[in-house]
Amino acid sequence: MTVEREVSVDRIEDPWGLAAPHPQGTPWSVRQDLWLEPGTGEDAVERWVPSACVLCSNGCGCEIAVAGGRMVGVRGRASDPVNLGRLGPKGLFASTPWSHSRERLSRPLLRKDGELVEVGWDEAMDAVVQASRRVLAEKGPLGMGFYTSGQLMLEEYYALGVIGKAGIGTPHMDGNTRLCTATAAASLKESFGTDGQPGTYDDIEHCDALFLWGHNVAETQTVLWRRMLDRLEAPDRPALVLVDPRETPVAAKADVHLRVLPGTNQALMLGLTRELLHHGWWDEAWVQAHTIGLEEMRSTVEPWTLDRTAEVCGVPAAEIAHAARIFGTRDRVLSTVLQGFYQSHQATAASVAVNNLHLLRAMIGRPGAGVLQMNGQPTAQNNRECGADGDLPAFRNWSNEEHVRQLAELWNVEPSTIPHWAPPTHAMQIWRYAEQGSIGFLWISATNPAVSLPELPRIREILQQDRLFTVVNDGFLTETAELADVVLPSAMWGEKTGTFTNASRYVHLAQQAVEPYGESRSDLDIWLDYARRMDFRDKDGQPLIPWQTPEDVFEAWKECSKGRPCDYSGLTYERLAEGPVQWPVTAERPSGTARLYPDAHFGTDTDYAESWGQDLETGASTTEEQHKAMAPAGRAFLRVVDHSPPPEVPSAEFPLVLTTGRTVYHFHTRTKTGRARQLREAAPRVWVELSAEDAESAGVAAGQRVRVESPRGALEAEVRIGRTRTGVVFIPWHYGQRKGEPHTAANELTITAWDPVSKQPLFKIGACRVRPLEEG
Ligand SMILES: Nc1nc2c(c(=O)[nH]1)N[C@H]1C(S)=C(S)[C@@H](COP(=O)(O)OP(=O)(O)OC[C@H]3O[C@@H](n4cnc5c(=O)[nH]c(N)nc54)[C@H](O)[C@@H]3O)O[C@H]1N2
Ligand SMILES: Nc1nc2c(c(=O)[nH]1)N[C@H]1C(S)=C(S)[C@@H](COP(=O)(O)OP(=O)(O)OC[C@H]3O[C@@H](n4cnc5c(=O)[nH]c(N)nc54)[C@H](O)[C@@H]3O)O[C@H]1N2
Ligand code: SF4
Ligand SMILES: [Mo]
Repeated sequence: MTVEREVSVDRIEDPWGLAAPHPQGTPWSVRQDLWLEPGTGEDAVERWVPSACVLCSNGCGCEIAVAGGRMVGVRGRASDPVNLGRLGPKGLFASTPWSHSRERLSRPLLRKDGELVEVGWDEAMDAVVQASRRVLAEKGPLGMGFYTSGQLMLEEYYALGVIGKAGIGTPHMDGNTRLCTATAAASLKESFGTDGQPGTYDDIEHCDALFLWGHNVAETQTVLWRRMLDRLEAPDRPALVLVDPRETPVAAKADVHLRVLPGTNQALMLGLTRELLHHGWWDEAWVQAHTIGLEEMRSTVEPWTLDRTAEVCGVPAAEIAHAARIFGTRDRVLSTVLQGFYQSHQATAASVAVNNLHLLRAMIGRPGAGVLQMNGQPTAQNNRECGADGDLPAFRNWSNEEHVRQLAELWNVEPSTIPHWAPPTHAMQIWRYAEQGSIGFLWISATNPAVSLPELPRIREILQQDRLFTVVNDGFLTETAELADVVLPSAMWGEKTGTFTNASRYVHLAQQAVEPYGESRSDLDIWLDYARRMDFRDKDGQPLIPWQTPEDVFEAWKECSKGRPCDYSGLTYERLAEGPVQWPVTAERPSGTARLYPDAHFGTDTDYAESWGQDLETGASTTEEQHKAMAPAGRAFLRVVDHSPPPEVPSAEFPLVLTTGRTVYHFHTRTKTGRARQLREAAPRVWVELSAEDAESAGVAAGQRVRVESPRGALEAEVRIGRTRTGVVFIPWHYGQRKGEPHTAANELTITAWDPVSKQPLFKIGACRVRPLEEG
């Protein structure tokens, strides 16, 4: 076993760490990474507490070092199949230092005479309950909104989901998962009938080609990239194809790099699909037996010749042809899809088109041939499963009366209590209702929308309205918390126990290592307390929420998920303490399930499906009758629409395309990574990436400060040259504003617009201009 310590490799220079290339089909090796706070020797560690990293969707298994009642470091868990001991720079350096930062909130805050002041829990919770009661009396359940996260525990989502759906009866509950993986869920539902990752990480060892669709995995899931690199650096390496307008570290290793113009993913997919069909690179017998929709697909892609595709995407036709040939002729292609596809105007259409390519070639459900419609946040998957986002628990279909009846029976409430007369309200609409005043109470947990939502000038205005009562659960006084009426100090990772599921369906148990900071409480405890104070009852007058501990909630969730695609019924905390398991886990499959759909039977039966589908162009829902008439009966859908231009394109006034994304050194709004010395120093402030040509046209040089403006707002940043194609500007979106200083958040500029199907906002597309700042 290789052991890597912070000192052995500079993990800022080389975020991926020691290599271990190996041949196709052989297992990945163990390398245990470890980091302890300076001055703490390994012998000073009193306990190692099993957990998993919550700084991205990879969910690397780890153990938390505890000394003197504090979390003082981490090491990778060598036995964990997800990472075999490895941790990336965020996992290593940023898992624990924030935990005892003096900036942690230790007591609740309540706004009095305009100022947030410290109060006790009773006073804070009374204020929350009073505001809830007032809004319920004035506006009814539709006055209540909840905006959640992709960073809580499964148990927390499920408890809140039941409170919202069966206690209050509001459809206005969604997560920041809408900004993150709504398109992963939507594309899986459209193609396969239900959410659920078809592939598994193990496919990396078996594939002979890797396609990364708008995914900068090298910077955003560094351990997964190490896993890919350990195949890519072997003599029998898989081919690598990347679709991304920028020169990311992935691009440096790619055989084909399609630098598409933002907003043209769907055009590329149409062109690639046509290539497969025209060259006969598809499995006719399999497609006939297991899919619906081939004819419509054929006619829609027909006009998308290589030349036309090349022109729209701004990519050489030969490169597109090369990529198509690789997809069309290799035996085992593994695709991963992420924000370059998800955060755009035809997000679901383009992501579904990736599924289509796999279906055409029958490359699903077998080793090496798989789709990973990736997640981003560590626990986004669980929000989708448990229904504290715009879904019903356990991938149930809101428009299927029988599915709603099952939940009503489980919770012992009337089916009419559970809102299901229309789709659950998506986040962008919740914010619109808050803006218009129909929502009067908004509870925001484990997310920082005053930095992460599009068009921040608007978001700040919404949060500052007197008529909107806002509660924020966070461990820090974030840009959002500063604008709240009540701030509830939350216990964070390591200070509570719970489960969560990574992008490969591995369920981990993350155990509590230390006491919550100060007086903070877990989100679960906060919501259980709220449920008691609100006195939510079932239809027999018994308490609606009878649970006391995370394990109580997990046991209830097992019952809820039984028989559904994300079946947890065969799991226990005891079993999970040994290591992660991939759902579904049932009595018949106690050790979990690596790949979905090995028998090519998909979740599309009308009675079983999570969704009956949506029009890819308008988002309009397919009805039960229409779905039944198609008689999908376990066949997958080939779905396709034509390319359309994005809602905002460059103009004379705003001549450049604006796109945003991540750097390897920071996680989101930096509440954790900004408090880790190595990461803070590696990327201390915001920058803007320009091509050399665009920098010259704007009259700016590397290192110079510039003003970037869009039709909605402006920010100031330092110029970096290179990495992006001409005409495209890239800004990392992590940097919220410091008081009294110029704006630095990319979302000052972004547009309020979303994909019609998944409702995911368009963080990757907009128009902007760049101007030098006056000297001095
Ligand atoms: N270091 C770090 N890692 C993280 C996170 C983090 O904040 N920091 N966050 C986690 C979360 S929640 C998420 S969702 C994931 C996101 O992970 P990724 O999706 O990998 O990250 P992004 O940087 O948002 O976007 C990926 C790429 O999309 C490209 N892109 C921009 N526009 C287009 C386009 O029109 N078409 C195509 N094909 N590509 C385009 C960008 O150039 C960028 O390189 O990362 C997770 N991991
Ligand atoms: N321009 C642009 N904007 C984007 C994106 C982009 O690519 N470009 N990406 C989008 C994506 S994919 C995502 S996922 C979002 C993320 O956006 P956010 O969710 O707003 O970002 P975070 O900084 O992760 O915020 C999480 C908050 O939860 C707190 N927290 C952590 N753990 C806990 C806990 O256990 N309990 C509680 N109560 N609080 C906790 C943290 O301190 C932090 O303040 O941003 C989106 N915004
Ligand atoms: S790859 Fe993701 S889960 Fe793994 S250590 Fe890095 S941030 Fe944590
Ligand atoms: Mo995300």
